[in-house]
Amino acid sequence: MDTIQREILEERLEQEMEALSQEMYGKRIAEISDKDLYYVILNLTKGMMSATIPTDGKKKVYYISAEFLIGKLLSNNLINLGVYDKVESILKAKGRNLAEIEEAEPEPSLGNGGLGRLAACFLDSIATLGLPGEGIGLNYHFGLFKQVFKDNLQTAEKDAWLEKQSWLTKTDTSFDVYFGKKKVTSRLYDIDVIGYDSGVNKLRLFDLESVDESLVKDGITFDKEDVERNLTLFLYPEDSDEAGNLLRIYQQYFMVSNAAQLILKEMREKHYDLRKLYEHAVIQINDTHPSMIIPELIRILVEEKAFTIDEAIEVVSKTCAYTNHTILAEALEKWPYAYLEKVVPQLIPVIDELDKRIKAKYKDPKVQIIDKDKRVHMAHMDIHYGFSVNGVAAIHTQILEETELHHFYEIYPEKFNNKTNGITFRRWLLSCNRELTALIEEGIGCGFKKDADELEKLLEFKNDEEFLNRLEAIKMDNKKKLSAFIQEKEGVEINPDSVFDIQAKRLHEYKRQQMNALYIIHKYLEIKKGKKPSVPVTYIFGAKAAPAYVIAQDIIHLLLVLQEIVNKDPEASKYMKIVMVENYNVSYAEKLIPACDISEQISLASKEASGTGNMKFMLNGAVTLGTADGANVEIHDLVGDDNIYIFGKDSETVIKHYEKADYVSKDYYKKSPVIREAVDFIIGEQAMKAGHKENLERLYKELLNKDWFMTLLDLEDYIAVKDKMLEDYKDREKWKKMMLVNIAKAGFFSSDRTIREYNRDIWKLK
Ligand code: CR1
Repeated sequence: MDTIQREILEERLEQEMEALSQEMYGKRIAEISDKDLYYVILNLTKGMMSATIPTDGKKKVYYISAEFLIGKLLSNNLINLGVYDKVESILKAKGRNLAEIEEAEPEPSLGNGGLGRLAACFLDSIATLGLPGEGIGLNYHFGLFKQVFKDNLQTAEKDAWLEKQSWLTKTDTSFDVYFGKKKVTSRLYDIDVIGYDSGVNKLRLFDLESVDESLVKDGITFDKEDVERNLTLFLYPEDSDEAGNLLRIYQQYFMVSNAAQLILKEMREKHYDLRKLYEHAVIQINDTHPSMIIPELIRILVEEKAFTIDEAIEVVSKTCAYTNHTILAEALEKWPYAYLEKVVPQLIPVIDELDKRIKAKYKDPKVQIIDKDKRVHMAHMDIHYGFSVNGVAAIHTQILEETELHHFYEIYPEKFNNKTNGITFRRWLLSCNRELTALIEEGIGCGFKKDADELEKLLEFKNDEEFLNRLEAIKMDNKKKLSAFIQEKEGVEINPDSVFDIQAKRLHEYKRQQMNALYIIHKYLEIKKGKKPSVPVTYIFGAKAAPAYVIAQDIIHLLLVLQEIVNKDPEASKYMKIVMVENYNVSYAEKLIPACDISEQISLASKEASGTGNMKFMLNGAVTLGTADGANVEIHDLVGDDNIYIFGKDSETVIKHYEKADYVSKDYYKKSPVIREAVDFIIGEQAMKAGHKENLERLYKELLNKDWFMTLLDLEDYIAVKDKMLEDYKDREKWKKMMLVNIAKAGFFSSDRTIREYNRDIWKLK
């Protein structure tokens, strides 16, 4: 649809909407339910997608990822099409509220955390910049899982998000995928990715034709061995046993086999010379889940396209680029050779060959693809047989180069590069915080919507009392809205006048939600001893824990137990409240972030590759309380010492502790009465009464005897700096300025900037 057509459509939007409502439900818009109205606007919007970004004669990026945490699409699509206000006012005139209609949209459950959300932000920016590119992934019917709290414990249910009418469009593309001799058939579904004031790209999601939802029994359990029916049921199925591991390999191969066939089909249709594949396609391997695309493409080129193995390796190596998202050893996939033999025997000769070449060239055991225990290191394959390796924040890339991947860096210094993560401002400002967007626009015009660096112009208002007061009022308003939502959803009453201190991210020990919990215990005990805080605080958490991650479940349990104890305490609850929100997801994040005062980014230095929540909170005027980790370091550089609160040991110190294995958590426990008191509370009478002995004792022992992520190392510093921060909060003039500076300096973290850099250094698309 071209511009003129769209203008006409916009004018006729109201009639179109009414007509569609009549056609679908035989009723007028004023008379149908929110859900039906959502379907009306969904269909209308799908019909309005503007011109596809042309790819003929051009190179295209294929971003392959196990996760695309895209969030709800209605509001974003309307914004990117430039018709949000129009639709909103049409509906308003009919007594309907667009925000309420948005609630009727189910959130796609296609991701887990930062890695998947990053992929979604990238798709938005790729389309917005008018670059030809698409995401390729899987269409998980029940997603990750839906989190339900029962008896202060996390339980997991299937997250059935797919509906008959949705943003997905069934295509007639379908491929055969072989696991040795076993064959399954795929089906491709597309979701349009609308750029802001730009063209449309696609997210391509493969499903299993023979998938069978009825396989799922009782929570999220299902027959893991029935791959012909289970492949696309869940993202990251539980993998504590062999069947779970094999299933993950089946899924990954299903994803890359489809991706390879799709890419080669496109090359064929456009009559591109496969020997120059890299001139027409660049494949970004998002973490190691899609790594098998390398041997798979090599295999196809040799077996079906008459390439010699040397030629195939060369062409594929020039086409593939790898992004590393973590230095956590357990997250760097190493598949047992025997498992790969079982699932994808056809890849084994290729993997052997790739490995043999490395063994012939390098003696260092640290850079081998197949190690002495016969495990296949997927990241190593990516680095040797891809042309680019990037980390996701400056300090992360530096750690990769100097420590984690140092041996590879010595071989291929030219392959390594940094791409500091970013977020799409369309979703994380324009859509989730419309009031703030309007204020910014009033102050500096609307140029920032296309060029995020223009946010710096806000610094002009640093001494403008009126502007700062309005900023504060918007925050207050967002806090009120969130309070009402939490009251309704969680049944917890919170005070909008309290400080909103928020930690929302996956639950992982390295992110140290447990440190925040210990702070809360400390404050609680202070109040019980008569030391009243001078400002009330609401501690808000949002986090899912992987179902097989026992200690993470225990941390959630502790948070829920604290919520019960503190909120029920008539005295303490005047000064503090705790809310662990249920089933934290993108939609919840969109409500939490605009209402946040203190952004908790407290990972153990060196462990958080980047973080992207930190960027979203900052952009919405929260002040960061964080360690010198991931992108916090760059936030710190941008806003300066006066506008951020940094605490804890730095990454060098932490890495040394790991190297020397000299961190003993019990020493910190013994030395500090404050730490002791807080840790002991976990197994004290009160906690045991509200919670479960088994969980609490296990967590207590873990903290005391292991504490792999050095919670106790930084706890005292954390308490001191957080207390100082809360003192400063009372100085409203100072705080409002900090808010403003954080927003003004957030421009760097636009994913448009990140994508420009990917394109400049890696993809080189026109
Ligand atoms: C990292 O933990 C980073 C995102 C996106 C995560 C987080 O720090 O912001 O990736 N990594 O780059 C991850 O999920 C499996 O690894």
